[in-house]
Amino acid sequence: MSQPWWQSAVVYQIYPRSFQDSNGDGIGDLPGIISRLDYLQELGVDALWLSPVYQSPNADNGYDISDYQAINPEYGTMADMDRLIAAAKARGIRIVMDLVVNHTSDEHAWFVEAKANPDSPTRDYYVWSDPVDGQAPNDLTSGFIGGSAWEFDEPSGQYFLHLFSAKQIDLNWQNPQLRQAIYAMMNFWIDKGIGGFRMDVIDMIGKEPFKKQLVNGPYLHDYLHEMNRQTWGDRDFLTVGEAWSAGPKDALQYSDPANQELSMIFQFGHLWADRQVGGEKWETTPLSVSRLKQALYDCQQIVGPKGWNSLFWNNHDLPRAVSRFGSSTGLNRVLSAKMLAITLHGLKGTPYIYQGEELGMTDCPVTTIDQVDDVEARTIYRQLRAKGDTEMTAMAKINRFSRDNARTPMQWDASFNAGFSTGQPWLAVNPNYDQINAATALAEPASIFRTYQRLIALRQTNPVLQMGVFAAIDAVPENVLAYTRTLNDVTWLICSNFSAEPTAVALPTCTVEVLVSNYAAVSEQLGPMKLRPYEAFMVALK
Ligand code: TEU
Ligand code: CA
Repeated sequence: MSQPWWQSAVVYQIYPRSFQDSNGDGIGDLPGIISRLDYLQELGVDALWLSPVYQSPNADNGYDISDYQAINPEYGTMADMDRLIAAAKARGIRIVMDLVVNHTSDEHAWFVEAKANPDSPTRDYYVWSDPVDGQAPNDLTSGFIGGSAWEFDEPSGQYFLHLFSAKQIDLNWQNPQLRQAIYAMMNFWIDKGIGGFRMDVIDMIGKEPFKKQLVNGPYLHDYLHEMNRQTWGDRDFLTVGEAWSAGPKDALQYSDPANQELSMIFQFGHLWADRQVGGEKWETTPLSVSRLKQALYDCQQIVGPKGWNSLFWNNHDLPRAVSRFGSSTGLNRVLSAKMLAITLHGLKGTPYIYQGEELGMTDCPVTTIDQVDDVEARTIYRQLRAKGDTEMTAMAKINRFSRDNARTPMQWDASFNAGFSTGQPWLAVNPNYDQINAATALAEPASIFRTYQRLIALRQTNPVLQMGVFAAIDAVPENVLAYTRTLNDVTWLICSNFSAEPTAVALPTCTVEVLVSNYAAVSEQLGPMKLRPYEAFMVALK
């Protein structure tokens, strides 16, 4: 087979609720996305991953789906969806749909039926258990609401499982009819001409809840192989599984073409570099650049040669990259946003850009928990307070890691509500929109946007960025990343200073052509040099 499209592609993630509102109800929608396709084409991305737009009661902003084959009316209609697929296609952009099949909403017809009628065929689509000693079968807890993951169903006298919120009911993948129903649904979307699926918590579908094994169950890879064969099969199609549990070796197993599973997975190793390994997500430590570097390099070295990597700094569940790893203000915001872009887009794999990242959008602090929408953050806040955190320390943790940081509306221009909506936005717009917005970025030749545009174009047209072999340059200070990519006789070198301090580095002595940099003047002569604050460049060796 020729090279799959996603190996030379850059994907852009849209969180539809916050991208563009077209009708003034304060909620982003599909016609809004269509109206911004020119912008996305200008940026140059190859595909758009849409967070869920399906019918949903929104207990978790669409990650609780009640009908996989219907569009949530808040976002539009199926006709709008078809229009979006076609309008994007006309611009050479593919649509990647979010596939959330670890659980459904409790309002999905399968679960409504399963609950109403224990003899129905869909009863076994979910995980049920008789009480054990009059209680829930074990002590599994529900991530998003705290408390037991087992909920008692009075009429039938059985418990059912929900590992996320009480409205996200876990599916039982051991049931072959359930698997067939999912594959049929996937084929419905594939037949519409979409370009791929992003698969929510895919490492959980093979769970063994009675053994308390939630990820990497014994049949996980069998299911994915079966799914591959029965749905997209040999089509040129992107699949990316979200796998919080995965390390590089797992990533290789999922993405090795010989196994016929997925194109790639999202793994999060590098995103633990400011937290204790195995610790609480909400308990942060100062960023360790060496851990971050090691995690990225492990993926390059272990997954890169045979499998395929995804490359990303942030998404709708994570803080904004520039606030987390760079600086939120002033010139350092611009420098560090570009530095992060250059660092990531030099690596081998498929880069993902989260909406607004190309503008250097920042986290958006709140003062009280009432201003937070995110179901996860609200629960964590309660738990932190119950465990003794003060209002101040709890809010500091929320501001650091709440998922709302990434979910504030896209900042289009300096007009009312940042041009996102003429009505009251569902989540407050970050007040810095008068400075940080797309219109300003487009008007400025040296904007963060222009750096992204350049990096995307380089990836699409240079085989060395797509397939070049990765090699780390190890003899550099802790806060510096330096590596090369080599294909045949072409070598590119990427170097970034992850620090706001000038840092001396001894790069190999050679003459180069500068391809991208975040400072105007970069010498064409490499060698021992002093990197300026957050300085980064990508150069071709001559
Ligand atoms: O997230 C997976 C997941 O495990 C989350 O609990 C994740 O750890 C957390 O959001 C990080 O703050 C996926 C989706 O990306 C997320 O938006 C959904 O809420 C979740 O699955 C349930 O579908
Ligand atoms: Ca709307």
